[in-house]
Amino acid sequence: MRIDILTLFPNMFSSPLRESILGRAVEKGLLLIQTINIRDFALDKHQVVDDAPYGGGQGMVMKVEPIARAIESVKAQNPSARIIYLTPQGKPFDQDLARRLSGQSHLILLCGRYEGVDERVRELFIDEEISIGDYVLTGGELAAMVLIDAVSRFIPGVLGSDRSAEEDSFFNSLLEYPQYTRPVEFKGCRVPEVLLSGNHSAISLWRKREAIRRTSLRRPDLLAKASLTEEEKSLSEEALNSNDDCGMRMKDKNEF
Ligand code: 4HQ
Repeated sequence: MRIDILTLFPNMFSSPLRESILGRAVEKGLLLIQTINIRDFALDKHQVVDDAPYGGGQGMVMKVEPIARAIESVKAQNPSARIIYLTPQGKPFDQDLARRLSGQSHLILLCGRYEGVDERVRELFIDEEISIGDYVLTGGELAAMVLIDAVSRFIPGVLGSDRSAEEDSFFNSLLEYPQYTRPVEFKGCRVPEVLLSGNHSAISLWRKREAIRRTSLRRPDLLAKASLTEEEKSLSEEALNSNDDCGMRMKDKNEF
């Protein structure tokens, strides 16, 4: 997959994309990521990329011409590339959207700064607007990195040959079950006995129950979307009716 990032701050991308799993994917040639500095496409002497909004008001707006030229330079190489603008006004980003985007061969990600881009950029060039969540960032760069990270996990080979992003269809729609590693006891807290038992069917039932319990208590909205079997539904009711939530309810625990 090829990804071109249009940004005023290309340096922001260098180390996150060089480390760990993404770094390896880039090294292996599974991912080709390029940054394009929008300022290089401002043709005036001072390379101005922003201006005051028509109608007045706070802040600055990114000008249409430098962005248009930057997009056209990438599109000239591949007219079928899909252009995405990162904005809180876009479609909420989730695992399904990440999976769908991973099927594209070439993405162009436009990162806005200030009050965003001139509306004509959207009208003329943008195929899709995506939001990574309901909060306001200082720019689209971090949102682009989140998108690249989640999409890359779906590209075959990125997670290593023995793993795929979605091998277990059941657990996909749920929060993860609790994980433990050595030591078996730490400050009096023990690893659940079933995980030490070697009984694979008991372990798998325990994990399913814990995943359902956690999801029921913390994210009932996710559970509503998951298509559960009768067994899974009864595990969910069991979890919700139990008085012991094992500290899994978010309320009270982490609020300040
Ligand atoms: N911004 N999801 C404002 C975001 C954002 C988000 C990007 C800040 C665009 C102009 N992007 N700029 N949330 O907050 O994608």
